[in-house]
Amino acid sequence: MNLVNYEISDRVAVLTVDNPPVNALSPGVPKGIVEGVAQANKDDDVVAIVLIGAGRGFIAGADIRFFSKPWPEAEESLSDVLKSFEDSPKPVVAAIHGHALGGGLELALSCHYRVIVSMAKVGQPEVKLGFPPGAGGTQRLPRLAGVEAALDMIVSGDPVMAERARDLGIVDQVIKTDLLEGAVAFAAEKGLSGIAHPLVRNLEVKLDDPDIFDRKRDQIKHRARGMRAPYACIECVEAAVAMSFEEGIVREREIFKNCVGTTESRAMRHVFFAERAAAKISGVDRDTPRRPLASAGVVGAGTMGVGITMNFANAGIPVTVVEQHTEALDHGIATIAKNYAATVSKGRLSQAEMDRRMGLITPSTRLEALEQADIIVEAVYEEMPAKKEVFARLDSIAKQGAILTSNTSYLNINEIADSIAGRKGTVLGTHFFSPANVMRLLEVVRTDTVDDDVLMSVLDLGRKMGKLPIVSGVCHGFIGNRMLEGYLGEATIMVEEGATPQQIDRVMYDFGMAMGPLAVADLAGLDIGWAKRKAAGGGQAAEKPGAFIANRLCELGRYGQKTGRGYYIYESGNRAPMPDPEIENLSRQAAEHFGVKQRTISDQEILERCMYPLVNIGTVILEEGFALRASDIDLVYLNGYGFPVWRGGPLHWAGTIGLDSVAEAVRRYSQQTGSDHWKPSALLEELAREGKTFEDWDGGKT
Ligand code: T1G
Repeated sequence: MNLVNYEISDRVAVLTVDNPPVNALSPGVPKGIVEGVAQANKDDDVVAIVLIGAGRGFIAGADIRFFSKPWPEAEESLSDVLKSFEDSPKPVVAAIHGHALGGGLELALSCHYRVIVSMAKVGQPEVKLGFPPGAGGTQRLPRLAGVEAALDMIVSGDPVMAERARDLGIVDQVIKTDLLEGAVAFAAEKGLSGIAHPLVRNLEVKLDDPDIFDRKRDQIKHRARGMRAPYACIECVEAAVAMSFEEGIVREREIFKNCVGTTESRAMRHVFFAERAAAKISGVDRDTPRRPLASAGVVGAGTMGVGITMNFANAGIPVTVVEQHTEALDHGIATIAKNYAATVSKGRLSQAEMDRRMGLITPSTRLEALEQADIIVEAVYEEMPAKKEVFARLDSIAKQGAILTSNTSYLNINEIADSIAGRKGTVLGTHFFSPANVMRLLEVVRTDTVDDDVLMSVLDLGRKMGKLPIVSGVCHGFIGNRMLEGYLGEATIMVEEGATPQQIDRVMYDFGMAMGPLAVADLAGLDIGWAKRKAAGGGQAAEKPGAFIANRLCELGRYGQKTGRGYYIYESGNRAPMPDPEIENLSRQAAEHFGVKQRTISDQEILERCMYPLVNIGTVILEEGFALRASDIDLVYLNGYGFPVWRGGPLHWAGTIGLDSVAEAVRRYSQQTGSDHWKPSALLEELAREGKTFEDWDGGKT
């Protein structure tokens, strides 16, 4: 099959890139384009050249798979294509539909002209892969769009739509009719006009505001903490301003090359493929017919119910939210209105859109109001009897075939499904993360009996809500919270052994976590774990290592942020944690209680003892089959637990350390403490022995 087809239409050579699914610039594509341009220039009848993509878009950029394997020798590269355009005496017109991204946009920018359809978008998303654009994007885009707009696009990686691209000067014309016809007519006119055809490289870069780069660095310092690529992007655009075009290109190439090999870039590419892999469910056909989900119900208007209701409204699905008591229901609806109003006031949502979404929400105090709903999400409090009672009532109310999900973070959903045996095929878990309308992660908990079409429909629904749905099997805490127990557990044990909450949180924050574990514990509320320990019998079990200090704090009514005190002190109206001197006292009592000698704990030990339980338990979850692949576990931590994206998730990160040294440390801590979360995973041991990483186990895509 030809990757680039050559045809003549009205004296215009049309080069069509045909490399499904997204027309990436894989080997063969650059060669085909270069040959097409040469052929067109040899043909006296041809007056101009149009470059267009087959299928759903123009060109999605370089083939990302080739960043981790060698480009075939003697094969033409992207820079050969750019040169062939700029050297072409006949004008080259890029005809863009769908997307022109990364190298795709860079290629279009080196054409003489660009035309586009209204629904298309153009962008330089390279920063999301851990490097700046590497084929002139950072030098040409500021020349066309101005420094400010180019900087925004390149540093954020976010694309712009066609009309905006035209307003910025990135494209010459928006074509409202058939793209190919319009592009051919445009190209023929230019080709026959006899004018000199413009090249972006010859334009000047205008800089009105010399502080723009420092301002940008300041603006991204929180979001880009620990990262290199966003700053590299800024440096490249600075070079466009400070240097000639030729020098700027050399500088860009140098910076690009330095970034491509970094662990940051490897991690970001891992995440790119991980997100695509997560949509694939082995053993379930991608094309399984979905159930229509045109109306929804949410049971419970507490914190989670409110967020979940908003997710339905955001996805344009009418939703009825049920709460027993009018007062609680009113409070829930008021919270929704307040949340939307805050977004409106930040300019991120129009008032009309807020009104439309509020209009999709129907409050009710009667569960019977859900009888016609296609999907019902139960979001009552986290206790099995309460949940079973709701499901029993839904069993008699919901229409046949309705999907029933439980928003639980720990409970055994198989047991819930079994409790309404006639509907087993339509019951599953949807574990949203708080705040449910904000957090991207959605664990979709696959019961043993759920039908494939139900599972696939809920995964689609999650994506429609803007979530990243990850399938988990039914185990205590599913993927994320099961791993978290080891992470938080070890952090609290270290406080008993003599580390301060401040030291532990600093180490993990510096590692890149959004918050340290003890600040997280305070945010989540210490009373939740306390209640669980008491429900499990209290006594000896409740005083196990790690729980001692939390128990004392709860007895004093210090539940964390909500009471102004937990592992830290919080001044009213301020969520910044302040050290609490009393913790030291409690820590000494704990050490005495367990007969532990307090000592100075090194930052390295803190890092290992927080992170390695995540790796060890994550691997156990994999070997037990509760996660479909290692990269799903990484996505859970990246999108639900504040793990830094540039480290690729706990399992990918462990591979960068070396699984042999991780396994050795796990063995060592296991001997020292005997805690469950240190019991070495057999799979971890096996991979370590064989010198493999989790990517090898997942099939080695990245
Ligand atoms: N290379 C290789 N494979 C790619 C790819 C790419 N650039 N883009 C997508 N795929 C695969 C993807 O893995 C999936 O495969 C399938 O295509 C469909 O993707 C020199 C250095 C284009 C908006 O970052 O943003 O150019 O899972 O599910 O939702 O400066 O894909 O089916 O096996 O995402 O319709 C810069 C990345 C490269 C664009 C389509 N370009 N792609 O979204 O489908 S670096 C990018 C996307 C570069 C220059 C440099 C999206 C999309 P599979 P999909 P989609």
